[in-house]
Formats: sequence, C-alpha cells, structure tokens
Amino acid sequence: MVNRTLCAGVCVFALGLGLLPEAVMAQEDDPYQKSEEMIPMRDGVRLHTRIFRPKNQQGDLPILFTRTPYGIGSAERAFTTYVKTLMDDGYIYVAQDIRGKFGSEGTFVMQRPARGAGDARALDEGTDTYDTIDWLIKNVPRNNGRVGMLGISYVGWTTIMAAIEPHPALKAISPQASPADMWLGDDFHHNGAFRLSYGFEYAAMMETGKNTARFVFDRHDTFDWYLRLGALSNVNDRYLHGKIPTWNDYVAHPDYDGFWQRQTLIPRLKEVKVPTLNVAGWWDQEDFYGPMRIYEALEQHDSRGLNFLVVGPWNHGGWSHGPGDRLGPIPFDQATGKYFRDEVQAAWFAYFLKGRGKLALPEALTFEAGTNRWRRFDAWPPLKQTTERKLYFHAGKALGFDPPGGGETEADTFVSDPAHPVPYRHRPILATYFEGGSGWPEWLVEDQRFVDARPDVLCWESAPLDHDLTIAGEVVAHLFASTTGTDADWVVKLIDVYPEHYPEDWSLAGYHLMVSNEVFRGRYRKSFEHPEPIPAGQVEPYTFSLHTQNYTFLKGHRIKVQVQSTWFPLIDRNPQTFVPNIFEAKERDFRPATHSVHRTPRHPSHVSIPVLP
Ligand code: PG9
Repeated sequence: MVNRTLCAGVCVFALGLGLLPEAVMAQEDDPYQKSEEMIPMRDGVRLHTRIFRPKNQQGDLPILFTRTPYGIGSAERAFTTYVKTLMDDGYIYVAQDIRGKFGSEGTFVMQRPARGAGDARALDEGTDTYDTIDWLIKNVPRNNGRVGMLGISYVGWTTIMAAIEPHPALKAISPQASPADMWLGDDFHHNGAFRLSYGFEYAAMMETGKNTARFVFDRHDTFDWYLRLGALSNVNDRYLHGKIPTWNDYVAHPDYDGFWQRQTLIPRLKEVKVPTLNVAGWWDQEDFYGPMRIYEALEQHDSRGLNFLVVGPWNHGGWSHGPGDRLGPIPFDQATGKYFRDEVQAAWFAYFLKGRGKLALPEALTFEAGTNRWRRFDAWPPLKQTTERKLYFHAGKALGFDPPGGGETEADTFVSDPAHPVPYRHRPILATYFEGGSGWPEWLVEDQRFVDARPDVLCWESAPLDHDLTIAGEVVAHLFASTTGTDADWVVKLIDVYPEHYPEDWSLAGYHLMVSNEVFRGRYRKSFEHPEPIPAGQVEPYTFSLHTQNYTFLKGHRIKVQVQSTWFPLIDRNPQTFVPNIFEAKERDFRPATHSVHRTPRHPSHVSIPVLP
C-alpha cells in the first residue's frame, strides 16, 4: 500500500521543502563547491549535511542554513527559485537532514517538542541546530560567523525551533508557514476537528520508513476511499497496523491534552532573541494558523522591533517558486512571489547577515487581493484602523448589516448525514501528494458554487456592493445553532461572489472565491481539554475565528456565507452522537442529525468583519 520508490509528491512547494529524489551530480560549470559531512551532535548521533560554497567566493560570507525532514537530495533546486536572489548575492548554503530522516542517524520524532526550560541534558531540534551551527562556524572555511535560517512548513518549524535557545551566531531567521499548534489550527486538526486526509497521508508518508513513502490508494477518487474506510478504527485494523506512531498519537490523544500542549512551541516564545521574518500565505492549505500565531506570540515581546510579518496571496510555500501573479484562476496583476524573493527576503537577510542596506520593511506587509496591491501596516491586525461590522444571516438566504427583526422565521435547517458528507473540493479528490498533480495545493481557491445547491449547505448572500469594502484583520463566526444529535461540526466560509456579468474574464463570472474559512467541533465549545455532549435541541453559541485577512470585496460583488457540517475527507466525519473518542467510534454511532442555524434577535447568527475606512 505504500510506494517506497518515490518520495513525496513532486508538487510545486517541494522546491522549498526538498521533497524530490536524490540527484546530486558534480558538474564542471557548477558554481558551487560541495561537501558532504556527518556532523556529530552532543549525544554522538551524526547528521547528514551538505555544504555549498561559491567557487568564486569573494571575502568571507554568511551561512544560510536549512534543516529538513524531506531529504537534502534536492537542496540545489532552491537555487533556481526560492533562494536564487540570495545565492546570487553570495552566501554559503548548508542543508541538513534532521535526526532520523534520510542520511542522518538517530530517531525521527514528529515535531519533537522543545525541551523543557532548564532541562539542559535533553535534546530537541534546537539543540541539534545549535550543535550544527557551532560546527559550521568552526569548520566551514571563509564564513563570516553569521548564520541565517529559513524554510517552509516543517522546515519553517525547524527554523523557529532554533530560536528558542539560539546559538549566538544565529543572527536572522525566516520561519515560513511554520505550524505552531497541530491541534488548534495547523496540519492535523483545526479546533479539535481531525484533518483526516492530511493527517493520515502525511503520517504514513513520514513514518513508514526512513525516507518518505507515499500511501498508495486503490481508488483514484480518495473521497470514495475514505468513505468506504468507515470508522477511523479501521485505519489501524486494515492499513497501518499500529506501526505509525503519529497515527497512534491521534488515537491516544483526541482532545487538547498534555501531549499537544507540550508539542506547541508558543509558550516558549517569551522573547525575540533573533530578528524574525514571519511569512504566510492567505490561501495556505496547510499552515496558516501557525505563522500568524508565531508572529503574534513573538510580537508580545518585541520591544526592539525585530519581529516582522509578510502575508501574500499564496498557497503553502507559494512564494518560493514561480512569479506568483495568480493562484489557480485568481489573478493578482503582478509577480508577488518574485517581489517577495527579490525585494523582501533577499534584502532582509542582507541587512542582518551582511550589514548592508536599510531596513525598508514595515511591521506588516500584506497583499490585499481584490485591489491587488501591497499594503504596509504598523501593526497586525491593524485594530486602531478598523471598525467591526456584523454580517447577519436573514430569512430568504439574505445577508446584511442589519440585525434580524422580530418577524423572521427562526432558523435555517438541514439534515447532516455522515453517510453523505459534503466534499471539501471538486471530485475526484486525488491523493494529497499524487504524482500526477493532486489539486490539493489550490483547493482553497476553488469555486464554491459546486456545493451551493446541496440541501446540507446553508447560504446567505448580500446584495451587490455599491462601493468597495476592504477588510484587514480578524474575521469571526458567531453561530447560534442546535442539533437533534449530541455532537456536531460547524464549517463557516466567507465568500466573495464575483458579478455574473464579468467581461474582464468570463471564466470568473459569478465565481465564488473563499476568502476565509474554518471548522469547529461542537463538543469543544466549552473546553478544548474536556469535551462535552451538545444537549440535543438546545441553541448553543459557537464563536470561532476564521483567521485574519486583508481583502477587498469590490463594488458590484456580493458577499456570501456558507455553513455546512461536513467537509470530507479534509475533516473526519463527526458521528453526531457524542462518544468519548471519535477515533474509537463504532459504525452505529454515525447517525444523521437535523441541524439548525438560528437568526433571531436573541440568537443573531453572524460573521463579524474588520472594515477599513
Ligand atoms: N505541512 C507540512 C507539515 C509541517 C509540519 C508537520 C507536519 C506537516 C509540511 O509541508 O512540511
């Protein structure tokens, strides 16, 4: 069931992550002199490291260092895209396989938690980084004693982990799309709802062997495969047989217990010890919560102004390759990725590692899709500049800024049936890392009309806007909902509906672009640690963040909100009958339930948005 010959999908973001087969051939015209090292850590474990020095090196140079679980075989691919401008400027580049992966010794632990403060004998990714940097500055000829780190996603996480107890030579870091909390908002769960397809496929890919190995599905449309799988207990019974530690952790820790709380690095970010360039993409299908949370946590301690944020119109790692002038069918009128690599990332590292230039970056640089321009803010979110407005749900599928009046019907109702879940994207839903191109990287910008007519998707839509409406900051869902079951998931999407008449680009006429979204698992409405059944038939409030955004709904567009209860197989099916652990639910626990979203003066369901004047 697992394909061992190929590493993870050769998808675009692999360029930044090194998810590509080993292929390092020395070439005469190669501008770099390469060396392979097995660098010893404090416990004797040796980590496989590749060092690239420019053959025509002029003077001492800083080191750019990156640490990956995906194999350093393809490290050089980043030279043509992701770090090209940096390398053209002159750096020594170092790539390392983390502990237990590919050429490195030791044991891989998925997101090994940071060692406790004062636990001086323990090891973590931070200590491995410290030991490596110490070795590099002593052994790599003609380095200038300054090290910078950067990377995307897992490689972004190893970057921020290095800054908790940093080596003194570490002078600048750029954690990009780094997860921060795998239970609250990144790859494996969101607000307690399990990200089934990603959680399963990623764990199997990373923990089947020392290299990466894709799980091979016997159904092209994985929607079918996951539905036939049935209850989650079948995963170990039929496929993983208890051999994938991360899957076993999901099963053993369904709630936000000490296991997940130890894994998050947020409580360890008590000081900005190293200048930090945080990078995120508005349509990141994997880790958007993480980079924003890391920025926010660091910002609370940033008395010296060393913490920066850049958010562009990108998917996961989208800034690392290509021009970035569009995402799927959505145009941005300019090369946002190239701009980031050339004008932001390269200039920022040059300032901190080479002492060159001026720091022209504002506190937060964000791309505002819709108007398609970069904006500079001195705080993120820019609370002082925005006004909270509420988009209320009304009878007749209407959405508006006026609160509900007395005369309206009380609620919109639908039957949510776990046997017929709502697909999260257009079918066929190909495997996340399918080598033929999966659709996964761009699913967040897919046209949401495809579920509009389903009876289990509720919609409310505004009139066409008579002026542009720009949001900058946090979008929040405030649902008042009830169910005939005893547990339920709530998915809320904020959507920009393009005009039906759109001669600028007919393929976008009436397009439903998701601007913000999130899921919330009802059992956690009072506590993430201690889930509770939902009292059947009782209206309960559910308030949850759809994250921050900077977006303009243009004049003539409409705003829409969709609410649904299944999002499959992105999110596992909620049985809708409360059970202590959904990973151990039986087939009989999965039952249809009737859900209602209320919209009365007492229970005015709405989405609040931060509006810029
Ligand atoms: N989103 C991936 C990941 C990061 C960290 C842990 C688990 C998964 C990644 O792209 O690296």
